[in-house]
Amino acid sequence: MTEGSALNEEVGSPALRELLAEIDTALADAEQAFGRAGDLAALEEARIAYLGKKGRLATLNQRFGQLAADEKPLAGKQLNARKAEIVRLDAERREQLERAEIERRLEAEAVDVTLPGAAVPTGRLHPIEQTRRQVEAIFRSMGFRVTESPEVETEWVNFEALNILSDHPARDMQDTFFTDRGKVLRTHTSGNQIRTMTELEPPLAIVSTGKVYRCDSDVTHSPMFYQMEGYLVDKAISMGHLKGVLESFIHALYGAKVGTRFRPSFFPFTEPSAELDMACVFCSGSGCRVCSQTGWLEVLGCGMIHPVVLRNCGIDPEVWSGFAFGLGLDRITMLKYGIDNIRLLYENDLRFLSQF
Ligand code: FA5
Repeated sequence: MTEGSALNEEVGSPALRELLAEIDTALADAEQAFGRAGDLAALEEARIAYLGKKGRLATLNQRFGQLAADEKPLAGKQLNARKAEIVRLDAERREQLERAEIERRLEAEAVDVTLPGAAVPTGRLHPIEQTRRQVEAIFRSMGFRVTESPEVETEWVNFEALNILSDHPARDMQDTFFTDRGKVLRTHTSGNQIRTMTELEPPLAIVSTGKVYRCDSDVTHSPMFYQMEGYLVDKAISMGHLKGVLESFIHALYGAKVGTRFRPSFFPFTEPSAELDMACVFCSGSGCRVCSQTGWLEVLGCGMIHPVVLRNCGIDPEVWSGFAFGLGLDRITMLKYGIDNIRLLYENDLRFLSQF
């Protein structure tokens, strides 16, 4: 008998011949079962049924007890050869199924790189913050430094040191929020002049932005709004320097063609004083609700720093002179984007804010 032909009726006992035939049948059945297995789980089940501890080959192995001693080596050799063949068939089918599974997944999970991507919603800076950064950058480029000062201020810094005395009518001009500790929510950023000029020696060129508070509310006025203070102190500074710096600023922000005008005004802390207006962007100067039919919108107050203020900060007005200005960042933002109601800037409506 040869290894290849187990069904040799001339050789061995009937028990041996029957066992060798069953070993061959097991191989044929395993080949079919592996071929029928449609996925890896089914193949594993088939593998256990043939090669597992209680599988078909293990059962055939138990039948060796029925053989004569000299028949066992032949049966063992035959069983091992068929088992090796079944192991090979299992591995071959496993590889086929794994490859098919990879191909199926590649197809199912294929990414169409030509599809438009899903937009990821991102946060953005509030329009006033955008304006603040832009305005600060313009002044930095002209050599100004940025400083900060507190929002809750002493009356000395917010009023007295700025020459706004307690009986001065200017105190009524700015309706003030008082705290219960004799301090005020600053009504303007001009107190920054006092804080910085008492600390630093001239020459100085400073800008300072922040929140300010007033009892004031209509389409162009809000009880909390943003101002920027700017001032420059040096020798022989004149109104001409002030005009040059502010016009350069307005042109850097809105373009060279924008209409501006300086109007005489009054502030207790500057002498002479002026206000800078811009042509109304809503009606192009013809008069509307936003500009109160004047065709102009007030952007900032300015003037030459009053000698009393310099002296209050320990600066000799005989040696030094300077100019100062205070602008509304909300106003600048409204003019820049054509916003006709200041409240829109504070309502936190994303439909509005996401346009900027
Ligand atoms: C002042 O506050 C002065 N401290 C400005 C100044 C500084 C003058 C330095 C001279 C030298 P005024 O009250 O005009 O000035 O306010 C300045 C700007 O703030 C105004 O031009 C306007 O743009 C803006 N503003 C004033 N009140 C409000 C408000 N309630 N809501 C929004 N913006 C306002």
